[in-house]
Amino acid sequence: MGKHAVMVMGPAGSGKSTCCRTLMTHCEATGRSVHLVNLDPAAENFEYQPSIDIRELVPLDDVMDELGYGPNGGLVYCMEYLIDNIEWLDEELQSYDDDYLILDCPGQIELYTHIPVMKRLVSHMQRLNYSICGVYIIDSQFIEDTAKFFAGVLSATSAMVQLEVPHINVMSKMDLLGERAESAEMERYLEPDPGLLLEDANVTMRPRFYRLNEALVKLIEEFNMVQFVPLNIEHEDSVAYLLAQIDNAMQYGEDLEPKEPKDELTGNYDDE
Ligand SMILES: Nc1nc2c(ncn2[C@@H]2O[C@H](COP(=O)(O)OP(=O)(O)OP(=O)(O)O)[C@@H](O)[C@H]2O)c(=O)[nH]1
Ligand SMILES: [Mg+2]
Repeated sequence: MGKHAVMVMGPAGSGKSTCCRTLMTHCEATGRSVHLVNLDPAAENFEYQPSIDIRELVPLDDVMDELGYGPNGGLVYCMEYLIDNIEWLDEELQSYDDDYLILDCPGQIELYTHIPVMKRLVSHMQRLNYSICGVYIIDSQFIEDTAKFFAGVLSATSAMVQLEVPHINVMSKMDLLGERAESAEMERYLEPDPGLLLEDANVTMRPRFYRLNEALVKLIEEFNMVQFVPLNIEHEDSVAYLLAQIDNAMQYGEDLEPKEPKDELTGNYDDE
């Protein structure tokens, strides 16, 4: 089946680990051989024991104690340490050559904006012939505040542009919205209309931000990627739908099925 890896990213607390766990459960129930890779040095407990765990290479506590870093600086140090010692990962990956890997990533937003660690990791795995899909999660509570939603959309855009791999945005914690999750209003957030986004932003912000809002919306519009797959972990259909989107994005199982014409989102981004 080839090498496949799903990188689950997003801001702190957005539901990355929960999404990974939910996907693991679903895959196991449907007979797919999957492994969890923990890339979060600050992670605590897992329901599924990670098959590969960055904490075995570089424990965050040691970094903080010995080098005097705080939690954020320590985490960035750990991620850079991983890249500098990438042969450790290569060796670990050898045991799971033909499996589907789900990578639980840290929530430090700077890793997806300006620190090139995740990009280097992706490029390295592409050199090892992995098909990679980026999954960027923001949680449904972001829609309560347009400025926050705006920031979430921009951070997702930033991750997509930086990593240059097939990319899916997910809106997690849909169960918390109750009946609202099924309402027509939700469409407005799952497939945001740039015009409406601008209107909303202008309502909550002062006039001096209008031009900035307009520029940001234009940027988002030009990248044409602002869509969210809703994830309700309580609904099996929702989990299955997300997994199908991920599989499609990285062409998992394509060697078994007739090939569909490629489109821009599912294109191959070979590392040069
Ligand atoms: N109701 C509900 N709660 C969720 C869902 N996903 C995550 N949570 C809760 O949100 C909190 C954070 O979830 P995590 O999965 O740990 O989020 P994370 O993105 O891995 O967090 P960090 O690794 O700390 O950045 C926990 O209290 C979860 O129980 C969901 O789909 N529904
Ligand atoms: Mg986590």
